[in-house]
Amino acid sequence: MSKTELASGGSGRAALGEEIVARINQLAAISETPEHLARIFLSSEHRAAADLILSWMREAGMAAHLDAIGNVCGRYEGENAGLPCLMLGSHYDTVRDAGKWDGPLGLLSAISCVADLNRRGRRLPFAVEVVGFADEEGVRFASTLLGSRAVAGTFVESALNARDRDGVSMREAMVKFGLDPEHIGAAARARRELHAYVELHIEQGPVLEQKDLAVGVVTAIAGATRLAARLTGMAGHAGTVPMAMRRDALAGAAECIGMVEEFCKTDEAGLVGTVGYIDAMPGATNVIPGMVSFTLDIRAPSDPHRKMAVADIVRRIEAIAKRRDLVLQLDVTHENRTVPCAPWLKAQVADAVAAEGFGVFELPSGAGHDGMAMIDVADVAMIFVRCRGGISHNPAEHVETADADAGARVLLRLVENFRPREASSPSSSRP
Ligand code: HGY
Ligand code: MN
Ligand code: MN
Repeated sequence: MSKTELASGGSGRAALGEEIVARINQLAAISETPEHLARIFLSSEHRAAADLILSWMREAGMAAHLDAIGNVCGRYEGENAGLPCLMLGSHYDTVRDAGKWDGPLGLLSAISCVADLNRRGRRLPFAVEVVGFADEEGVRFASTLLGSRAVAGTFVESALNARDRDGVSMREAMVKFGLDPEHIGAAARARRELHAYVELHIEQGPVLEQKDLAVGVVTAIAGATRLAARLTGMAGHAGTVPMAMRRDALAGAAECIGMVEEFCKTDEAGLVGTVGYIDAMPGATNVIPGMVSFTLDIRAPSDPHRKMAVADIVRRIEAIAKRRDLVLQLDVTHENRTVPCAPWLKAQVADAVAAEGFGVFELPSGAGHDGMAMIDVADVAMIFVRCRGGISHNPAEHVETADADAGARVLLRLVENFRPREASSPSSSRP
C-alpha cells in the first residue's frame, strides 16, 4: 500500500484529515483583517476563536474551559475520573499575515483524536487533556510562550506590565478579554497531574518534503534569544545637517542589521539571526531619524554556541553605537534553552509512526514550540507534519489533507498505545 493510500484512510477509520482541514479553514476566518490572518493574544478575534475551539472540545466529549491566561482546556476522562493525563496541544494565536496551520493543526488534530475515541466509547487508563495555548508567538507583548508558561507555573508576574504597540498593558488586555490578571497562578499544573506533553505541529521547514515523508519524529527544540534594541541619535533637518555631523539612528540600525546577517551567514554551526521588526522615529522623508527600535531573534542548535554568538553580536552592536555616537538600550526580552524530547516518549512516537506504515525519521526543530515551556512540568515529545515547500509564518503555508490525516492517525495511535514512563522500558518501546 502506498503512503498516499495509507494517508487517505488505510486504517478503515473515518478520515480525520477532512474534519481537521475543514476546521482549520473555519478558524482561519477569525482574523483581525480578512486579507491577512492575524489572531493576536487577547484580541477580540482571539476570544471568538477560543469560544469556537471550546465548542469543538465539548462536541468531542471533553469538559472544556478557558483557564486563567486564556488557554482553551479540554479534558477527556480515563477509565476512572481524576486520573493523571496525557496532555496534547498547540497554540491558537498567530503571527501577523500568518499561515493557518502553525498551531491550529496540532490543536485541532488532538481534538479530532479525542472525538474519535469518544465516538468509539474508548476510555484509556489515563485522562487525555487538550490545551490550545493562548500565546505562543509573543507578537503582542514581546515575550513568547505566555500560555504554556502559565500552565508550567513559570509565568513571570512582571510580564503583566508589558505594553503593546498601542500602549495597552497585558493586565488591561486580560481584563478586556474577560480574565482576572490576579489569578494567573490558577492555570498552573502540577507535575503529578501530567504523564507527558505531546505536540503535533507543522514542520515549518523543508526536510520532510525533501525526504518524501508525511511525518517526522522531533529530537529537540532549538533554543532562542530575543532582544529589543533602541538606538537614540539626534533628529534633524534632512537638507541642512552635513553628513559628518549627523547622529542618524536609522543608519546605525542598518549597520547593525547588516552586521547580524553577515555574522550569522559566516557561522558554520547553524546559527540564524533575524531582525524582524524596525520602527524609525519620527518617520518622515525629510527628517534625519532620531530614534530607532528593532528586534533581534538569534537561534542555534547548541545553547553554548547561541550564548557566545549573542554576546559577540551585542559587543558589535555596542561598538557600532559608540562609533556613531548613538545611545544604545538593549534588553533581552526572551531566552529559551534547547529542549530535548524525552527518549522514552520519543520512542513511543517512533512506534506510532512505524505502526501507521511510515518510515521513522528524526529531525530537530529550529522553530520554537510550547514544549519549551512545558518541559518545566512534564516530559515532552513532538510529531512533525510535512508542509509545502517548508514555508511557514507566511500565508502560503500549506498542508495536504492526506498529510493532516497521517499526522492525526499517528497521534491517535500514540495516544491509544501510550504507556506512562513508569510502565515503559526500552524493551517495550516496539510493538
Ligand atoms: O518563532 C517561533 O519559532 C515560533 O514559531 N513561535
Ligand atoms: Mn509560529
Ligand atoms: Mn507554532
